[in-house]
Amino acid sequence: MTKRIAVIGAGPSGLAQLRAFQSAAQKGAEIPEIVCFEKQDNWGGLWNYTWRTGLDEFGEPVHGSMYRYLWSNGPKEALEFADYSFEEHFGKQIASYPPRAVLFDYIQGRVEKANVRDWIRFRTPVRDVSYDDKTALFTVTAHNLVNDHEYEETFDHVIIASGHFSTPNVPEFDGFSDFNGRVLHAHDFRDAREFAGKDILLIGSSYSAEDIGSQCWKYGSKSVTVSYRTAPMGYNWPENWQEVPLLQKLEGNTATFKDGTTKQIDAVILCTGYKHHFPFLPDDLQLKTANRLATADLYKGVVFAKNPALFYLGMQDQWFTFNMFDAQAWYVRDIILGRIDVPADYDARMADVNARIAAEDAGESDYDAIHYQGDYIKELIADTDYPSFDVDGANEAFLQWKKHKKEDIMGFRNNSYRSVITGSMAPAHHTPWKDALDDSLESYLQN
Ligand code: FAD
Ligand code: NA7
Repeated sequence: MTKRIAVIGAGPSGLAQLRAFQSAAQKGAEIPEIVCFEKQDNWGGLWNYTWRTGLDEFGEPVHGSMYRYLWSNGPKEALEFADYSFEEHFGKQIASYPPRAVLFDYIQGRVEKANVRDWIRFRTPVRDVSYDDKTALFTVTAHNLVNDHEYEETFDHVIIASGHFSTPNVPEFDGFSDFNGRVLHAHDFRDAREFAGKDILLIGSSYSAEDIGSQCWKYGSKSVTVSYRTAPMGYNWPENWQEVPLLQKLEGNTATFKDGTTKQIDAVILCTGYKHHFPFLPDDLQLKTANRLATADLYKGVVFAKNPALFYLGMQDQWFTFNMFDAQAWYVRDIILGRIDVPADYDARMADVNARIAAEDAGESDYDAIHYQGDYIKELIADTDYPSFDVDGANEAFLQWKKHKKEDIMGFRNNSYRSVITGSMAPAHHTPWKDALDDSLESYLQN
């Protein structure tokens, strides 16, 4: 009997898995039956933008955390698919920091070409997964939202690709209940224009704070105040932007910070990160990890150590994204196809997990972290037929990116880098990022 594989999620990670299997089939391999469950009405995961927040029209928690006007926060040269270049997709080389719609188009192009849309059941969230030791099968309970019908099917393997930047981490600060302005988490942020002319306070000092603050600055916020818990980001910010220690309390519209300073504010955006959240999994199948490069409990970063028939994709904190998901998807595919062995012994799998954690902990800087994740990609692709590519070149793009951010945080997106897949240099974008208010695909491609 043909094996059956369930993939949960049709975002970049899940789609990488579909493409990995399709690519094996294209080369003549016999592949299992693949069923991909996707709760949204289209593929692309976070890149499938929605205006909705809170609950969707079926009462499901909205997955999307993306906002209008989002441009890639890292160079596209560091995430390019090795089997499908930007030039192949767009018919020309494009600038290095594409907006959301452009990246969505690119992600979609590869899977349209692979013709795998029929493998996906849209509008079908997975509600439950259980494993039977006796039959060595998983039972997946899924809900067809359109017909409002819940059903069960069995699978030999389950691959979790449901993402981990959708369930917000929402701390509370003294005075929130009585604040006369809006308090929202980055997950519910959609349109920077809402904050034009306003004094905004962002809590957190990572990517969301940097980028949402930058969006709001670009679209006309009066001032941006970023409150950090551990350390400021330390960029050379515009003059109406400041970094302050952690918020202590809000009284009326006055925010007081740990150093005793105060600021009048109109809105608070909590850029306090996300939680790995798998409400559809029982305790014994659930990954419980911090958001880090070496996740807990995943052998080779993908095999659930406590049950090696279960896989997770894209659960790491991410410098690398699409190409790392590819490396993982090809690796998982080859385990399932019997081309790669996983140690039968739990302790041996955990030894790998612990070695990865120790290696990450030994690093001291962001540069070490980038190399660490680059090396992880190299390690995985060495064992599969994923097209080998210049990972060191992608590392180098990240190093340049960091340098460019240090030089000019509101101008780093005006730089160009060389593709590590085709070798060609990206053109400069026609308009500096801070002046490019139209982020449509049509506008971006006009160079
Ligand atoms: P997701 O994109 O989250 O996709 C997961 C999919 O699983 C979704 O389609 C969801 O509907 C589905 N799903 C979830 N639960 C279920 C269920 N129970 N049943 C069925 N389906 C389910 N990366 C970059 O490379 N560049 C960027 O500029 C960038 N910007 C980002 C900005 C924001 C605001 C955020 C939050 C992330 C950003 N990222 C960026 C990182 C992002 O994590 C990856 O690019 C990528 O989207 C991760 O893909 P994924 O498939 O693992 O997860
Ligand atoms: P991150 O990168 O996980 O960062 C979360 C930030 O929130 C980080 O600065 C934390 O501070 C801060 N944080 C978390 N909890 C608190 C509390 N309780 N109080 C104050 N500050 C807190 O999440 P992001 O949303 O920025 O980025 C996630 C992805 O989205 C990323 O991949 C991007 O591509 C887009 P800490 O430094 O731990 O003190």
